[in-house]
This record gives sequence, structure tokens and C-alpha cells, in this order.
Amino acid sequence: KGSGMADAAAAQTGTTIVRGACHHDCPDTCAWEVTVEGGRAVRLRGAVDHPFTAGELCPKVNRYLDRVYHPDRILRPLRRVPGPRGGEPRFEPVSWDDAIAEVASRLTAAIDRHGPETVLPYSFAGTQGLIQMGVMSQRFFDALGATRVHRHLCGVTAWLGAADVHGIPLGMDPEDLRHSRTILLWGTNTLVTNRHLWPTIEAARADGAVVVVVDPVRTTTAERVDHHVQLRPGTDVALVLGMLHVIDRDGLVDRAFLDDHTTGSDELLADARRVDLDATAATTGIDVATIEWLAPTFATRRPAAVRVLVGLEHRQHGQEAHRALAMLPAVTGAWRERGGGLCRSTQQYFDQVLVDPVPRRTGTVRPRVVNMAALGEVLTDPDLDPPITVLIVHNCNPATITPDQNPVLAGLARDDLFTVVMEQAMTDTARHADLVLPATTQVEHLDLMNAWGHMYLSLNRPAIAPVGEALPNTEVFRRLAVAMGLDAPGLADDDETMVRQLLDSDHPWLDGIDLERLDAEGWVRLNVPDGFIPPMDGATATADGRLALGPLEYRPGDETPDGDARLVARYPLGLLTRKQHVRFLNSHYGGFADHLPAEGEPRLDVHPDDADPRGIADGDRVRVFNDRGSVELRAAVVDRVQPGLVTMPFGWWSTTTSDGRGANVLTNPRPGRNIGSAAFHDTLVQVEPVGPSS
Ligand SMILES: Nc1nc2c(c(=O)[nH]1)N[C@H]1C(S)=C(S)[C@@H](COP(=O)(O)OP(=O)(O)OC[C@H]3O[C@@H](n4cnc5c(=O)[nH]c(N)nc54)[C@H](O)[C@@H]3O)O[C@H]1N2
Ligand SMILES: Nc1nc2c(c(=O)[nH]1)N[C@H]1C(S)=C(S)[C@@H](COP(=O)(O)OP(=O)(O)OC[C@H]3O[C@@H](n4cnc5c(=O)[nH]c(N)nc54)[C@H](O)[C@@H]3O)O[C@H]1N2
Ligand code: SF4
Ligand SMILES: [Mo]
Repeated sequence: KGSGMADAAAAQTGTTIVRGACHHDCPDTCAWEVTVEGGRAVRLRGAVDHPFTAGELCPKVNRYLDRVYHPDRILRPLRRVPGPRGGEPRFEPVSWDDAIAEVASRLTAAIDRHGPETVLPYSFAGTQGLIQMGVMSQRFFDALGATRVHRHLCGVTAWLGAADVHGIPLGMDPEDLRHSRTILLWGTNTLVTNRHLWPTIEAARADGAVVVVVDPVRTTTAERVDHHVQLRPGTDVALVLGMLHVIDRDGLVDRAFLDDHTTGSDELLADARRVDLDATAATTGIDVATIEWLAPTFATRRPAAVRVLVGLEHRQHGQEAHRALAMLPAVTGAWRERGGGLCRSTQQYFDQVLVDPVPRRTGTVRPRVVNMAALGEVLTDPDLDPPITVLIVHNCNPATITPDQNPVLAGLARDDLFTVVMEQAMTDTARHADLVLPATTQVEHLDLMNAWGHMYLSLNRPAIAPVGEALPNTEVFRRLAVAMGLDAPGLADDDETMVRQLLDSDHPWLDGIDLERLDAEGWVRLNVPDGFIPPMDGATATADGRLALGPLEYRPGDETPDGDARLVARYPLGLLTRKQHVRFLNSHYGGFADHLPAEGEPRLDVHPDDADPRGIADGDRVRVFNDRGSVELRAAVVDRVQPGLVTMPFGWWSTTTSDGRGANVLTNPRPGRNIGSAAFHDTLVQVEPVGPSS
């Protein structure tokens, strides 16, 4: 595929086509082709031969080259001109040599004074490419002995819940949803967040599949399927228990599957038997008739699958919700058929086989660990010993995307914190930096791309030379390692070497997949056998090789409408800050003028039953607040949200909102420093009008 043709085309026209793949934190990892003329990328389009993404990108990425060549792109290292932080920053260009020397000397001085744990590396999934995201930075910060960060903003709670049941939670191949006759899209907005799965779902539907969305909001996806189960937020465990009650009562339990492949079903079914369906209906807001339909449909209209991503993990009891959904298909034996079972992130497949051979620090030399959700707390904790005095950010925009934004901004404004941000754009985080280092984009660097929405591994070849003086993250860490005289293993490896190291595996899923093959073909499916069904094929990784079922109980999150009564009295409305943008990807594009008009402005969706008593009309400016903070924006009075629930988008930059604040001023940073993803959606607020529309 490709390279031969591309060479021929190049010979004729001076044009080359370079294969790559999208770097965004999106399940789809689209394969793309970049057309390069005279060293400039002139066209980016989806690779038509990719089985899953099939030539289509998305409204975010169709214009990605505009971002690559954007006039606001950071093209040189920048040093802050002394002045107060948090206001309008001023920067002056410096050379790379000076920038690297300055970072190295500040790191050395801070470590001499406080020890290496004074350094906090903060990074996430700005690119999901394995090399630029983590391999080299992890080696570098491990060599320093820096504080470790649980990169837990996304996906970990979902993983933990499924792992409670499966050990290592390998789910279905999403392409096997093609064979399903019942698909429950449970807390995932497929059309917006996972759009390349939609053709598979439509194909199954054309063959008679019933598709159900379980979501507290009438999302774009909910509007396009057969049934929308609009449950009260955070009550998923209660709904699963209600379904299990009906399944047990009506003799739809797959006893043989439970006996052969699980433990703990007696405890689970005992809890299900105790359920009173009227109480379930009151808790979930779903009437008994719907539960009486949903349960047997899932149990008997087969193959039947539950599809989840992260929508329901972002809660205090998100792990329990994911555990419940992992147990449901076991009780009905849904795993018996191809097209049945639990369909979740495929990341686990890649994590099994793509392993950095450079060992990490272990035992007594293992540094302390903090959860990235607790950034604000960690940066502002006066008793933290040693304190964080150096913050190095890459692939991440914590000023915008981290929960409980006010302490984060207070921390970033500390005069005694030396902050380095590796970025492409002048984000709210970069605006707080002492040094901003220009980062390459995906069309300028090499990377190996795994995926969490399908089974294809892709190679991203750089199509053009770095724009301006931008450097890949890997190169910055290599230069820093030299400047600091570090000689730990792997710190001098170039990018291609690291790609080869990851691919150098004995695992059968990687058999025959190497750099040469990826280069020639662009993408390759992992050698997971066609029709692989993890629990049936002996791939359940619990201690006894069985799915671990057990007791299940619904508990409301403290910060939900059924939670802490004193809090609810002051802040009676639940707040969701989900991914609803078509032209944003998390905080990417949140400051890009070309993407803003299509997204309009951030709005608070509020139900008429909540708007009317507060005197709020459609288009009015409102203040949304809780003990953590306050945001002003316009209200949209709509019935796609349910009474008691308001929603607003996250990802807008402070420069684009009227009061310089975004949704994360309000959100719940739980579990704080502990393990797990942030409980963004367990957030209670009050809303009041600010003034008439203007
Ligand atoms: N309220 C609320 N907050 C949320 C969520 C929510 O649902 N609600 N979702 C959470 C979730 S699930 C996630 S995954 C996080 C996402 O949080 P982030 O990973 O921080 O989000 P992004 O905006 O995708 O990327 C951050 C930055 O990475 C930069 N970047 C991209 N590629 C590169 C590169 O190659 N090198 C360098 N140095 N930088 C690069 C981009 O310019 C961008 O500014 O947000 C979380 N925050
Ligand atoms: N266009 C676009 N696509 C994206 C992103 C983006 O920013 N923009 N971000 C990417 C990233 S980082 C991620 S992690 C994925 C996330 O992909 P998804 O998990 O699909 O997206 P979310 O918007 O986080 O949540 C999905 C749904 O969960 C619902 N939900 C919230 N609470 C509950 C609950 O208690 N129960 C149930 N049943 N549902 C609930 C929300 O209403 C929302 O509609 O999307 C990726 N794709
Ligand atoms: S953001 Fe997602 S859908 Fe859009 S091009 Fe990238 S991988 Fe594909
Ligand atoms: Mo995410």
C-alpha cells in the first residue's frame, strides 16, 4: 500500500505523500496521508484503505494543517519577562541552547536544595503517540527521581472497574459489534466522541440490531438510536441491579456460563433478588416497564453487547459502575457469541505487547506518587515535603482541563515555582510559564500509534521538517539529559530506536509486525485472532482464570442530588461537563478563532423546570457556582437535559470566556491524591440569573 505509488507520484510532480495517523486522545486513531509539496504540507486526508477509519477524518482534524501553520503557533523558545503571573504575560525569544541550559541549571539547583521529588512532571494525552507521549519523558524523570504522577485523568477508573471482574480487562474487538443484535451504548456519546464506530453500529442496525443509549442527557447519539434510557445521573448500578433482578426472576441467567467461567455469582444474584423494581424506578428515573423490556432484550436478543468509554467513570463510584457493567454480560452468558460481551477501550491489548524495555526505578528508590487530578492541592499545599518548586508540562493543558481549576491557577501563579511548558500554542498553561518550549506537531515527528477504539497499530512518519525551531518532546528530554550529565540507560536513544524497542516483542499478537512492515503498510492489525472472545479463549487474567463476580450495591456519590443532604440543600443541581464539541478535542482548538464560530459560545443547558423558578430565560446570562468557584455564561433552556441536571462544555480557554473562567472551576477533583480518574461529573452547583440577554 502506498509507498511505491507515492514514489512514482513524487518523481512526476515533486509531490510526496507521507503516511501517518492522528495523535489526538480519541478512540479512533485515524490513519491519514499528508501531501507535501516543496517541503510544505499542502493536504491532509484520511487513508481510504484503513479498515476502521476508511478515509474520513473529522471536523476537528480536517483543518489540522491550519493549526500546523497557524500564525499563533509557538515557533521559538520563549522566556517570561519578569512580571506578575496570571495576567497578560510578556515573553522574549531565547535560543534553544540558552533555554536548555537554564532548565538544566534550575533543575540542578532545585534538586540540590530539596531533593529530586521537588520536580513535578505533568503530562497527559495531547498526543497519544507512544514515543512523544511517554517513553522518553518517563526515562528522563525516572533518571532524575522526580515525583511520579499517576496519569489518571481518563480511563483508569473504567479500567479498575472492569479489572475487578476480568483481572486484565480485555474487551470485545469493537468491530465485532457488527455481529450484535442488541447494542447498549452506555454513557458514551458515540457520534461525537467515537464517530468511526458509527458505521459498524449502523451496519449492525441495518441487519436488525436494536441500539439503546443509556445516558442522562439526550445526546446527539441518543437522538439517532432506537431507544434512549435517560436515567438519573450516577444511578447506573441501580439500573444494572434492576436488570439483573428481572433476568434472574425470569430464568434468563446462563447458569452453565456462570458455573464454568465465573465465581461469586451467588452473592451477586442474591443482591439482585432483593431489589424492589419500584424503588429502582424511583432511584433511576426509569419506569418499571422500560426495565422489564431492557433486561430480557439484553438477555435474549443476541448477540448482545454493552459499549462503554469513560462517561460514567468520572464519578466517585465510577469504578463500581464499570464493575457492574462488566458483570452484566457474564450473567447472561453474552460472551458466548461473537458480537456479545463488554466492549471497552482496546488500550489493554496494546499495553500487553508494547513495553519499554528500559526498567523503571523500583523498591526503596521509587519516588513518591501523586495523582494528576490533585494538581491544585499539590501545588498549593504549604506542608508538602519536599515542596514542588519545578513544574515541567508537556502534552497537557492543566490550567484548562484539570478539575478544581482555582487552586491549579493559584499554584501556577506562585512566584517560587519554576514552570516549563512544552507547547504548540499559547495555552492558559503556557501563559503561566517561565519558559515556553516550541513543540512539533504530529506531521513533524515520528511516532508509533496504538489505539483505544480499534485493533490497528499505525506508524506516523514525519511529513515535513519541524516548523520554526520546534522540537519533538523526545529531543528536548535528550538535550536536557546531556545538559544535566545524566547517563541512565536509554536516554540517548533516538526516536526510531525507541519505536523498534517497543515492537521488539515475543508476543504472538506482534508476530511479524516490525518497523519495516509498518513503514510499507502504514498500519497493521494486531495478530489477535479473528473472533477472539477473551473469557471464552482463556484470556481472563484473574488469579483463578474466572470472571470475578460478587456483591453489588448502589450508593449515591456524596456530590450528587442523592448525596450529602447539606450540600444538596445549597447546591441542588448536578453538573455535567462532557465532550460535546464537534470542533474541539478536549482543550485543543479552544483558542483557535477558526474553530470557535462553529461552536458558538459555551452555554449552560438547563431544563425549563429549573430555569422557570429561577427566572432564567433562554439566552440569559447566568452565574453557575459552588464552594469551589463560579462561572458566568449564557443559558440555553432546553429539554435535552433532565430536571435537576445542568451541563456545560469544558475545554474553552480563558481568553474566550467572558469572565476568564472555564467549567473546571466547578469540578470535583476527587479522588485527590489517591488512585483513579477524577470525579468531574459528581459536581453540584447552584445557578442564578446575572442579567437579561444583550
Ligand atoms: N470538566 C471536564 N474536564 C475534563 C474532562 C471532562 O470530561 N470534563 N475530560 C478529561 C479527559 S477524559 C481528558 S483525556 C483530559 C485531556 O486533557 P489534555 O490531555 O491536557 O488535553 P488536550 O487538550 O487534548 O491536550 C493538551 C495539549 O497538548 C498539546 N500537544 C499536542 N501534541 C503535542 C506534542 O506533540 N507535544 C507537546 N509538547 N504538546 C502537544 C496541545 O497543543 C494541547 O494544548 O481532560 C480531562 N478534563
Ligand atoms: N469531538 C470530541 N471527541 C472526543 C473528545 C472531545 O473532546 N471532542 N474527547 C476524547 C476523549 S479524551 C475521551 S476520554 C472520549 C470520551 O468519550 P465518551 O465517554 O463517549 O464521552 P463523555 O462526553 O466523557 O461522556 C459520555 C456520556 O456519558 C454521559 N454520562 C455522564 N454521567 C453519566 C452517568 O452517570 N451515567 C451514564 N449512563 N452516563 C453518564 C454524558 O452525558 C455523556 O453523554 O472522547 C474522545 N473524543
Ligand atoms: S480526532 Fe479522532 S476522529 Fe478526528 S481525525 Fe483524530 S482520531 Fe480521527
Ligand atoms: Mo479522555
